[in-house]
Amino acid sequence: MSQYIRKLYTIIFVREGTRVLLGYKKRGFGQGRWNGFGGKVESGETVKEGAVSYVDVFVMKPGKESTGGELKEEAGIDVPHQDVEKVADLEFTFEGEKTLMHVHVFLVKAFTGMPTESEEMRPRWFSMEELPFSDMWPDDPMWLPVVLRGGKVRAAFHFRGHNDILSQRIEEGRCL
Ligand code: 6OG
Repeated sequence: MSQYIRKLYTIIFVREGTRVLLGYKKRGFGQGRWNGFGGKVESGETVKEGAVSYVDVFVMKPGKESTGGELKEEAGIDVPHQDVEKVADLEFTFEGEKTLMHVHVFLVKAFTGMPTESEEMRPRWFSMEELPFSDMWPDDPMWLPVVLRGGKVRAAFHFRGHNDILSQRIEEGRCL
């Protein structure tokens, strides 16, 4: 078990009232699935900084036009660090692979701005009651509703490929 190489990732879910902002992943890992916004934590940044900078890139200030290449120059929404709440720790392992993905999940409730499509993600608001689970990672229905309702989760999932969960351990009530 301890032979895994641990890699850090973030996912951030923006919740506004009863709706949630998801992004359709157009390329890369998890392509074709809806998910929160996130990615690898770059060396030299904290997990929380990684989550916030990711949102800065994808959610624009209102009134600014997004023109693809200028994406990074656009000011992102202001998501103060104190409004980014850590809600879950997820560990993913994949049969036959040495990497353990440790995904830190954050919830943001306060923000201003207009979600804007990027080369990687197509954002869309979903009602919390109608999340597109059939087009999301298969672990999501087991923990995402819990954190959207205000709970905390620690969980581990062992996958075969990207569709089958071979084993899982889910603990509600706390995260790391
Ligand atoms: P990039 O390759 O885009 O980072 N991620 C998962 N998210 C969910 N909900 N379930 C999984 O089940 C996941 N595995 C990875 C972490 C990949 C992004 O995908 C998330 C990152 O936010 C296996 O840099």
